[in-house]
Formats: sequence, C-alpha cells, structure tokens
Amino acid sequence: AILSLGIAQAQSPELSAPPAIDGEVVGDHGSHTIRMGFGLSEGSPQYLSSRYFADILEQRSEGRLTVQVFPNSQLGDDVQMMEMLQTGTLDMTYPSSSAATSYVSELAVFDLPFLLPSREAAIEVLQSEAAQSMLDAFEGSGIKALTFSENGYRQLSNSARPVASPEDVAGLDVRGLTVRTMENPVHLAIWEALGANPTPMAFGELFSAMEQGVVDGQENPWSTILTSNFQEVQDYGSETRHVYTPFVMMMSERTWDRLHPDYQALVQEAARQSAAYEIQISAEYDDWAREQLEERGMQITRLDDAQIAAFQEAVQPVYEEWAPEIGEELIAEIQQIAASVADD
Ligand code: TK8
Repeated sequence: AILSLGIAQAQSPELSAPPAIDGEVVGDHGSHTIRMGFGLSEGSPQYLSSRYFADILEQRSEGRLTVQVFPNSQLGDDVQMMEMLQTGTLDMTYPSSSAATSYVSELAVFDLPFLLPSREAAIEVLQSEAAQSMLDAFEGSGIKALTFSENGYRQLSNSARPVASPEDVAGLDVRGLTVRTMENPVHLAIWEALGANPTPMAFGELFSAMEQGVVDGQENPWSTILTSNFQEVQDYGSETRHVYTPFVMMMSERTWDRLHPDYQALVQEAARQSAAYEIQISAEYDDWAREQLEERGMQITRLDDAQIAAFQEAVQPVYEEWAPEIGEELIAEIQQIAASVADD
C-alpha cells in the first residue's frame, strides 16, 4: 500500500504506509492528553511517524490516550523543549541527539564525523545495547528517553558556491563559508577544521538567517532541506554525508510517572513501532528529496571517494580533540558494531 503525503500533492514521495495497528487494547486507567513538540514540518518523516505514534496510542487505549503534535519549532527549539520536559510543562519532544549531549555525554559519539559508513551500520548501532544504555542514562534527568530513530546523513548546502572540497568551504581567495551548526561543540569543531565560520543557532531561526544572509549555509539531510524549503534560499548542495544524526523520542519523567504501568508499556511499544516506521520512510523520503531539490533548481555536487577522503582527512583533528572526552572505548565499540554490518 502506498501513502501519498507531503508538500504539494502532485509532487509527493511514494512512502510505505504505516503497518497495521495490532495488539491488545489496554484497560481503562484514566484519560491523558500528551503534547509533543519538535522542529521539523508537517511533511517530514518525523511528523508522519509521530502521527502513527498518536494513532497507535489512541486505538489501543480506545481514545483515552490522545497525542497532540506540534511541529515547526512552534513550542520551542530542541534545547528549550527538553527543558520543558524537565519542568513538566511539555510531555514529549523529539530532538536530534546532538542537542541532548549535555544530558548524556556519550551521545556525542554520533557527532563524530564519518563514523557510520552506511545506513545499515547506523541502524544496527541504534538498535545495539550500547545505544540502549545511552537512553537509560537519561534516568534521573527528568527525561525518559524512549527510543532512537533516524534524522539521517547530513549534507552541506549554501548560497555562495558549489562545494567539492574543504578548500571550497574555507575559500582560498574568498572568505570561508559561514555555516550554521547545531548547538553542539563537536559540530563546531568539524566546521572549524574545515575552515568555515561555524555559527551555532537553533533550527527554527535558520531559514530567516539564510534568507537575510546572516549565514551562507547549513547542513541537514536532504529530506529536512526539502521539507523546510531551504532550496528557496540555498542554490548549492553537496553530498558530504559527514555525520549521521539520530533522533531521540523522549517524554517528561513527570508525565511518565503519572501514567499507569500498562499505559507506560503501551507508550514504550508505540515509540519503538513508530521509530521503525520513521527509519523506513526516512530513507524513502531522503532519496526522493535529493531528486526534488535538483528539479527545483538546487545544484547538487556529488563527491567521489577521493573527494570524501579529503573531507575525512581535514576533520581528523576533531577525533584527536574529542575522542578522549567521548571515550575511546565507546568509539571503538560503535565502530565495531558498524564494521560487523559492513562485513556481512
Ligand atoms: C529539528 C532539529 C533538526 C536538526 C538541526 O528540531 O537542528 O539541524 O538536524 O532536525 O532536530
């Protein structure tokens, strides 16, 4: 079955429909309305899978659990919404792991450049025990981390020039690109190493910052670039795949503690099911988004192995600086899980 959703109806990706909702209906333990906010827009895989999460809860609680979804950073940015979870003023949010490293420092492993060579490897890592311990490590922070899903491989876009090398980022005769980064020190280090002027900023402020020329560029998966209409203010894209970013679906511990154990189990199961669906449509969406961006006039530079290697070499200092902080053992463990997939 095919579900057609997205921006303009005539130009929508063909995405797999969500799996049928099955499993027992849980008993009546009262009614709850759960408010969930996040940064991406209505067309995004994150939004579509959150709707699926809402449907599972609603159906399996016979309407006693309802989820209200607030996309587009309308309730705040990733950092602010996590703070709202801690104080109990918001029930759920769905940030990039990079925004949550101040809660669980191990999450910064995902910010290391060129760590996960393939989606298959990345997904294996997200499903590993190492990843589960990162979710568990939120305990006591006021945040209950439910599951990882996929934001995806990040690609550079900018309004100044085609980029095929670190030299194009740094600009030998011209100034280096001003690149918006997430509010995360490893990302800052990556773009410093590449010779850019990195500017950390909340995602919700990014479109107007690019429109007004405050920054030349940014980096996000093709699907995010398209669903946020960045192609309107960014003429150039480069398939750098420099970082694979997960999302973390999370709930306020205050909300979690108010839910009956049967409801908690249902929330946890629905989170996992919607994450599996998100991971599936994220890949479908991302491939389609790159084509769409080209059709809409973005000039996309594909990089060959030698060109990627040049970027990899340029960001080596990031490993030297950050590996001791993040933990050599953890990095080795994640690399090993990734390599086990590559060897299959
Ligand atoms: C959306 C963010 C976004 C992330 C970023 O809230 O900030 O660039 O990639 O997806 O989580």
